[in-house]
Amino acid sequence: MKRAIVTGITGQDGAYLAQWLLNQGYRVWGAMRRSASSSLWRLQELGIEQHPHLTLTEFDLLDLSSALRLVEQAQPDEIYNLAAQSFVGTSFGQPLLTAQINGMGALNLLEAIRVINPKTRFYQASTSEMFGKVQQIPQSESTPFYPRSPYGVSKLFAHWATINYRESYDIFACSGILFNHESPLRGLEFVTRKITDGVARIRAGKLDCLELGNLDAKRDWGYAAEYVVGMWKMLQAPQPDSYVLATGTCHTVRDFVRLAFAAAGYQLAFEGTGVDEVGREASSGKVLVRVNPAFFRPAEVDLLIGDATRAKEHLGWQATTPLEALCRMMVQRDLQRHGVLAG
Ligand code: NDP
Ligand code: GDR
Repeated sequence: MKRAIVTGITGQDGAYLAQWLLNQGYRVWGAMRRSASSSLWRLQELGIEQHPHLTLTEFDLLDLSSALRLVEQAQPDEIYNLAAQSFVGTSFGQPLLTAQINGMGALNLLEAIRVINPKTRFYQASTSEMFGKVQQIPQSESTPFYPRSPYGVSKLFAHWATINYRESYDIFACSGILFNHESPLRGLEFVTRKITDGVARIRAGKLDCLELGNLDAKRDWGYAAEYVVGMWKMLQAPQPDSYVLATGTCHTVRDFVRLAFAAAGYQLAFEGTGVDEVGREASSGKVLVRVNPAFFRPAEVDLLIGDATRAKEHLGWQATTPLEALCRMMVQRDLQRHGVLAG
């Protein structure tokens, strides 16, 4: 039985990846930080929190000794480092903590591997946020980096540390440069889930109007459950490498808003520009979406669209879920959560 550690198991990707690994017959150590309240809702939604081959264990990326202990105890074949302060917005307010968790945290795990068992395979959750300011369209593994947030900068450190440990110590260390991926398990602070949850709350009569930031930002949004398979494929490949995972399509936040409202039966028409832009329900004229400058970031990443050709050619990985289907899936689940739909 193969053994894997998944850090960040309480997050969106950690939950899907744990489910995938358990289905592949792995013994999984889910590494999670201590919390005063439970954060196991995603594992519960997937029905795996009580799985006999899943061990949940206390771990904090900030603490080298807990990394050493974890690797020593689990003796894993593979480590997936998905834990992070992953919200770009928060990274502007907490740049040092973000750097410690995302940057030094990854280094703690790499050191634990180097010291305890350099044969352990390592996956680092890198990000399209490292591309930041548009240098090239679409973005691939050879596109220059220009991060635009403390989050992007911290992830770039971890990305290069991963490559450096691969080249210096012959560790099988892979960096997955993943573009945005969403799902019904996405955190509420991220824009897609904020929108699908907002639409469901409006449908349920719990919210009048959804407030958002920059509607012009363009993202390459895929389905998270497919992306975790790409992570796993990277660690099964003959050689360690860095790979972009993306759909190769891109939409504005405004497009996603329109799709999400349509999935709940609303026709939305936008009018005005900048902070005065609003989205009205076409039939009633009611304003359902408003721009609030509080949600703008000090520096924005305007356009991300990925080229995942290398992943397709080397790993046989490809994104298959179109944005419309993904958005519908998220809206449906949020309508259920808010009691509008049964289930
Ligand atoms: P989430 O925000 O859903 O999950 C982050 C996880 O990290 C949570 O389990 C959180 O635990 C944990 N965590 C945070 N700080 C620490 C710490 N100090 N020690 C241990 N655990 C910690 O992120 P996603 O699942 O969406 O993303 C997974 C990874 O992939 C992240 O590294 C993210 O930066 C990266 N990424 C994500 C993309 C996406 O579109 N989703 C795209 C590209 C990269 P807790 O529950 O306690 O908060
Ligand atoms: P991102 O995701 O920053 O790309 O990082 P997020 O969903 O937070 O923002 C996407 C774009 O939407 C714009 N936006 C808003 N964003 C939020 N959160 N809330 C709003 O109200 C809002 N209005 C407009 C943002 O300005 C931005 O342009 C995600 C995270 O999962 C990272 O961890 C990951 O590395 C990258 O994706 C790839």
